[in-house]
Amino acid sequence: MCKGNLVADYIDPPGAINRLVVAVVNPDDADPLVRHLTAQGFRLTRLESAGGFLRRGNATLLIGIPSARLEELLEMIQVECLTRAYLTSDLFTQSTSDLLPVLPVEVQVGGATVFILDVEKTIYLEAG
Ligand code: 2BA
Repeated sequence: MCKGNLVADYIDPPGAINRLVVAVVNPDDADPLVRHLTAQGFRLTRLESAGGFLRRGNATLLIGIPSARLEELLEMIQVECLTRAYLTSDLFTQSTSDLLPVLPVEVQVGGATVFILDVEKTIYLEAG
């Protein structure tokens, strides 16, 4: 990490980040959402992930925030993340013989699955 005044400005003051929002979103929604969030001053980490049920790719965003910005953040996620329908036949292939006819089933995915966690402490470590 670079040193100097810029770093001091960049790091959140102690105690400022007291919520962690974990948002699982569709990969097609992730790019515009990340752009809008960063433009509004949210800091986040994007992880490429996959759902356990459909085993399709999704994106998981880790967003550390002050609790005062929670509603604003949830609204932005809600606006950007669409509900989509996917067909899957996995329910049947996993639980019955492969010889039986496999009927596709439609499942609704999203807008977003959001977990909100309390953060005990946030620290930024620097070498030296
Ligand atoms: P998936 O696990 O691939 O699930 C995709 C969609 O399949 C779900 O959409 C839901 O509509 C359906 N689904 C999931 N499990 C099911 C089951 N046992 N039986 C019938 N239908 C099922 P969403 O609920 O919107 O979830 C989207 C993604 O969010 C999930 O992808 C997963 O990656 C994540 N997610 C949802 N709930 C979670 C949880 N409790 N813990 C961790 N991740 C979760």
